[in-house]
Amino acid sequence: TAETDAEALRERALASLTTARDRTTLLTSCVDEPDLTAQHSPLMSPLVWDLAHIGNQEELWLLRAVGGREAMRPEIDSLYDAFEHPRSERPTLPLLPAAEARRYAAEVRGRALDLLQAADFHGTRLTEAGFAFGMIAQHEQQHDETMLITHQLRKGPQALTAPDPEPVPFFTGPAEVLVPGGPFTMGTSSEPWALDNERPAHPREVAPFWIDTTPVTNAAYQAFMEDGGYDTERWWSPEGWAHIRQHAIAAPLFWRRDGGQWLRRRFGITEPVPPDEPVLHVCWYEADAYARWAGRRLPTETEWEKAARFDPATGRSRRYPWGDADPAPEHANLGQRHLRPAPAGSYPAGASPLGVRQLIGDVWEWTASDFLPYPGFRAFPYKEYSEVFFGPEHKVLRGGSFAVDPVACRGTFRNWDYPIRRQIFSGFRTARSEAV
Ligand code: AVJ
Ligand code: FE
Repeated sequence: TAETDAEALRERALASLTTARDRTTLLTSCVDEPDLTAQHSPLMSPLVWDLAHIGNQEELWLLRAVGGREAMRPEIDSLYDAFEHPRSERPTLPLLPAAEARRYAAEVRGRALDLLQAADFHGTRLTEAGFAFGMIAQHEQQHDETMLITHQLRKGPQALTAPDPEPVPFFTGPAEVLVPGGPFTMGTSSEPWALDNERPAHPREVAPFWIDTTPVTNAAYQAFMEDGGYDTERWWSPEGWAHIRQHAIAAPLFWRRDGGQWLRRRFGITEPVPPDEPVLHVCWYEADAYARWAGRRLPTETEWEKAARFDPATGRSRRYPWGDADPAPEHANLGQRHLRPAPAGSYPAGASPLGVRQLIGDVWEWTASDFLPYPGFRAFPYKEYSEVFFGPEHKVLRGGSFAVDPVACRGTFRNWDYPIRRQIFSGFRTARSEAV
C-alpha cells in the first residue's frame, strides 16, 4: 500500500543518513583537534571544513528547501560554500572549531529527522520518493570518501584500521570478456535517488568490444613499469607525457622503491605492494599509457556501463552487474569495510551476466570519456552539482571504490575528475574493439 511504501522510504532515508553520520563521526574522531584543522594537502580541505560543510548542505536542502525554515546561522553559509573558496584557501578561513562544527551538524540532523518523520514523499520533485534525503545521504558519503583521501594524504601514524578482504586464489579465469554490439539503455529515469547527471535513460548503440574481466593489477602495472613504460614517449598522450616529465612521475602515488621491491604507504603504514590487488592511485594519463602499452585502450563510458548493466538474456539494463538487488557484502567491496581494494577475481557473486568482475567497488575506474550531459539532461536541484563541471577538462570514472558507500554507488553512477588527479582511489581496466 501507499502507506507501507512511505514507511519503507522513511526507514531507508533514516538508515542512509545514520550510516553516513556514523562514518563521518569515525573519520573525524580518530585524530586530534590540530589534525582536524590542519591542511594535510593543498588538494584537500581541513577535515573540520568537510564536517561543517556536510551540516550546512543538509541545512540548505533539508531544513530550508524542503522544510521552509529560516537559516540557523546565515553568517557561516559563505564559509562552507565550495564555490566561494578553493580548497587551498579553506584553512585560512574563520572556520568553526571541531566541537562547534560537530554540534552544528548534530543540531541540523535532529531537525532534519523531525522533518523526515512528517515528510510527504509526493509533494514536489525534491521530496518525491525521498529524493532530497537520499541526495543528502549521498552528499555526506561523498565527503566521507573525500575525508578518507585526506586521511591517506595525512602524514603520521595510523589512525584508522579495518580488517583486510578475504584472500582469494590467484584469478585464472579468462582475461577478457566479449560484450556484444547493438543497442542498450544507458542512464536511468526510474532510480529514485539517481542524481541529475545519471538521467535520463536513453538508447545507445555500441559496437562489440572486449573488456578486462578484472581491474588491472599491481603486478600487471609493474610489468609496464619494468618495460620502461614511464620512459617511453610513444605510450603517452602529448599532455600525459608533458605532465609526467614535468612532475618526475615514475610510479603510482604513494609508491616508493626499496632495493629490489616496491613499497607503498597506506593510511599510515608502509607495506610491500600486493601483486594481485587492483592498481590504485594512478591518474588518467597513466591508465591511458598503460592501455596503449598493452595494445589496448580505456573503455568508453558507454562501454563500461554496458559491461556493467546489460543483460544479454533480456536485453534490459540492470541496476548493478549482479542484478537489481541492493549491494550486499558478497557482491562488492564498498563502504570502507576494508581500507584497500580486494584481490583481482574477488566477489564472484558480484559478476555481470557475461562474467565481468569487480565493476562495482574496489577502485574507481577511469574511462576514455569526457564528462558530458546525456541527451535531455536537466540540472536538478542545483547547477553546481554536475552542470558546471561538464566539458573536456574532466574525465569520467565509474564503479566506485572501497571508500564509497552503497547509497552513492550504482551501475549508472558517474564520477569525474581532472586527468592529472591520483590522490583519489582510482584504478582502471582496459578494452579493445572486436575486429570486424
Ligand atoms: C562527484 C565526487 C566529483 O567531491 O567534488 C560533493 C561530489 N559535490 N559535494 C566532489 C560533491 C558536492 C563531487 N564529486
Ligand atoms: Fe559538498
